[in-house]
Amino acid sequence: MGLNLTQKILKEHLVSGEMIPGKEIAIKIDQTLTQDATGTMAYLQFEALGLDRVRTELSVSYVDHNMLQTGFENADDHRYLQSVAARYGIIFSRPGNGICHQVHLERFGKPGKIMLGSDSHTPTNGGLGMLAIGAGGLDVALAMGGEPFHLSMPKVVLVKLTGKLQPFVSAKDIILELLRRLTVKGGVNRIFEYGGEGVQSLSVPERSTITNMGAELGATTSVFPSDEKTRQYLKAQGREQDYRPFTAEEGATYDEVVEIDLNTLEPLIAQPHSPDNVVKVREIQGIPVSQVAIGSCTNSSYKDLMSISSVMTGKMVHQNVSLGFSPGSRQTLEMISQNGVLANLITSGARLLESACGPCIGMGFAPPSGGVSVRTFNRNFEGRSGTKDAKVYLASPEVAAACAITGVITDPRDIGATYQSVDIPEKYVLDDRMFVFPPADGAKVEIVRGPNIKPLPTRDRIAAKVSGKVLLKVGDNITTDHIMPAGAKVLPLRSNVPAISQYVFEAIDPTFHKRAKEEGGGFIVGGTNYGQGSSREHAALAPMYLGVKGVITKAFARIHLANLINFGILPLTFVNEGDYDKVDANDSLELDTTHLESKPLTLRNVTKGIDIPVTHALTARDLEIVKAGGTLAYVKSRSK
Ligand code: MIC
Ligand code: SF4
Repeated sequence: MGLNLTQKILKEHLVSGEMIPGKEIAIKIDQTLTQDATGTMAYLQFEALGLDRVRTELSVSYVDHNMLQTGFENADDHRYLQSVAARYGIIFSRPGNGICHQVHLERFGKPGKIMLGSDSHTPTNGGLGMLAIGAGGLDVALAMGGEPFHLSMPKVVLVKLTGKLQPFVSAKDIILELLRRLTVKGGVNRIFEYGGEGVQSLSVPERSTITNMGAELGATTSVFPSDEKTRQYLKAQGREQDYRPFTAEEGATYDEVVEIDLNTLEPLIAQPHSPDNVVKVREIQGIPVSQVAIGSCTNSSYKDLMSISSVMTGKMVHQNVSLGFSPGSRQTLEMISQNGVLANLITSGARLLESACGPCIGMGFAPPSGGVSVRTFNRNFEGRSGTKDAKVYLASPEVAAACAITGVITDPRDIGATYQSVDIPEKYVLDDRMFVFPPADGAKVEIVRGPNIKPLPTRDRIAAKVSGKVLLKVGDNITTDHIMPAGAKVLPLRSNVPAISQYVFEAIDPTFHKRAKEEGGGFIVGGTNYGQGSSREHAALAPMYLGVKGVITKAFARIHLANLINFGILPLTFVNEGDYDKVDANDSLELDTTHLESKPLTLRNVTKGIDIPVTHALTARDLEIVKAGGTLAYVKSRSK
């Protein structure tokens, strides 16, 4: 019996545990990545560890999210990040250099390595044959400090690709098809490993579109083999020396198998407000479109922009549509400006946006009221675009371009365009001058902190009895965008927890933060897949600051669960899902925490006079963390 690719990489990095699905393993982390919106907290936490320098092979700090700079806050954060990077031996990617996952793919990702990133789309680099996992900033801070990363060993799913994509059908359609079949919770505690002969026809940027959006399945990560296409890509990036072939062993086994026949796949589109609400484009064609946005870490590569240009050349953006595009990196922008494609797109009426996350996270380019926006992005959660009643659809670059021309939802096969297949270039433009490489000794570097950077809040050791009211009861698939919104107003407050806490659950109940404070904290009750979406630890950190003691749900999404533990909030699940109906908002709850390890636990609903069995998936280490009041307190107590 051979090892699959995932097991091969994990085995090389295993620090403790057995690779049996569901069992806790600890793995060595080679590389880390942060972005500015999660990075400030991650580095404040790294500073709190009291180390001199990062202990990873490579750590990179990107600036790509908070780029609007409507006030001093973002600029202050950028300055802090740059100085911290120089101090501790981290490469700093300056604002303007591009979106973290795209730039990392171009310049640093390496087959066979493991990376931890404080962003849920870190798996983008799985397209290069590495295991790239998204996590909260605190986990990334610990990894930078040389600590292994703890996770529950996921099941490995083989996605067997057969056949070849047909004209105007793209890599995005492969991941949309998986989302259609498996839903946004179908990937929880799973790693998706791609194989089959269909893999050979996909270039690294196409593979990365797929691994990127594996995050929307809730997957731990996704990975492609490292093969001839990988070598070709790394060579074009001037990094052939980083190539290492990496494939599953002969006779490798998998926990589950999914097959997709690329020959029969058609252009697909995810309808509002969930990435798994997928239909064929032709099923909904004709819906008027007000905006098209091309970019994000999913579809902003050189190849993507070339594909758009091949559909758009000689055409004009429809008069009722505003088309914006954000190249994924400075490299991509330079290349399309040198080969004339940028001029073609501008001639067609497209609007050039900054090389950053931009509209994907509601940082500008919001759609009009009730407008339909077709985006090449990965998430279409309600309100995320910055317009509460906008209807966001997710599709491939080819579909987005067709919609921009016709002004209605359109299958690109229906507009008479000639299909031009776009390959990766033989050589990318190479210019690393927007990276600031750290000095050999950063000890004397002064760390610059503006007034937007507030100290980290902390939590005391858990009390023997935890009690409080249910502050809010919510349904299934609550996203971290619901819990802790982003966008132009809130995102600049990421380094200031007291200020950002005022927005917790704002779209669901604007009184939440006030009530939580008045009550001295309490509980949240949720349905299944609670906390899906981003890695933002503010969705745990800010509720912790407001006094939230426990969250009781039917099930949690992976990263959010880890973040709750990291900040000392008890994540509990109902033993019987039906008991969700036995707890209402404002009920008073009580839990004895002296024997958290003996499951199930008894949650007392004082208001209703009933006992409800609840449980948790916490390991012995997690329990110690929650009891200590969070990971930082736990790590510090251990090192005393
Ligand atoms: C997102 O796409 O939601 C983000 C913004 O990139 C987040 C990180 C954050 O909230 O800072 C993510 O995906 O993890
Ligand atoms: Fe940025 Fe959007 Fe990607 Fe998040 S999903 S990293 S906001 S481009």
